[in-house]
Amino acid sequence: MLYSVRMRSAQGGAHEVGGRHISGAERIVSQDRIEETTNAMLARAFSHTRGKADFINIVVENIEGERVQEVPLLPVYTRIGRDVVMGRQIAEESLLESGVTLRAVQNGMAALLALTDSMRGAMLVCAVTGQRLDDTGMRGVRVSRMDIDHEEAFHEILEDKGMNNTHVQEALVLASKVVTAPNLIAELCWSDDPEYTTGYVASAAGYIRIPHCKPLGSLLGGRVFFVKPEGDLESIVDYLANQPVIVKVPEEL
Ligand code: WAQ
Ligand code: MG
Repeated sequence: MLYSVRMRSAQGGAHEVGGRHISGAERIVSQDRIEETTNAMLARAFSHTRGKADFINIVVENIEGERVQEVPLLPVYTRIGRDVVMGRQIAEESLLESGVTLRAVQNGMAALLALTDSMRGAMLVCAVTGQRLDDTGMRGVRVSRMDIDHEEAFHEILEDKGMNNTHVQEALVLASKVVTAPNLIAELCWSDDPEYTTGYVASAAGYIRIPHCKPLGSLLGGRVFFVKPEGDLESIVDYLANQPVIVKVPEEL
């Protein structure tokens, strides 16, 4: 029996009544691992660097009988700039390479930089015009129902690369799902956790880690998904939120 287990937490009340987003988490686990998974999520929400949550929503949902889609783990690259200015420039160049227009890159980056508080989900932006496409406001579109197939092998691979931390683990799984959404060509992300300044640009070509996407101590981060103009918004959002996806660790590793 497989279960989708997901958590979102906020401070100052629920997200719906204006609470500040603290953290979230997404897993797909067998029934015998639900308890350890929800316990870990609770512990995280109560001891997060963004603050202590006073609202925690955990959903446990049986997804047995649903078609689970397998997608490959994205290859990881790193592009290093010496400071935030260079980091963001590298992010823009990487987005351009993935096929997002200059205008959309600039508008998408501006939308992320304009946030005054963090969202719990992502902004969907047109990859040609850079216009915001979703109507979810400060909530954003949440990617849900995804996990890695072989957790131990996955952690070993990241350990070998000297990047085995929770941020990388979760971001790589999320990005590997996101870039397989129909008509979605790239993602731009950096964390809203004050101590974590490395961001990334992901596309079907890979996951490019970019140190120094924001200044240390900043509570502002977010995600922008760049979508082709011909993409059907409803099916993209449905895939991101509802399609169960297992990310496959490559055999040869
Ligand atoms: N679906 C959509 N958007 C999300 C989700 C989700 N499941 N989870 C987080 N976000 C959005 C939301 O706006 C958050 O404020 C923002 O992304 C940042 O989330 O290789 O940790 O979990 O070293 O803080 C990048 C790792 C880590 C780079 C990113 O993001 C590397 C990270 P966080
Ligand atoms: Mg965060």
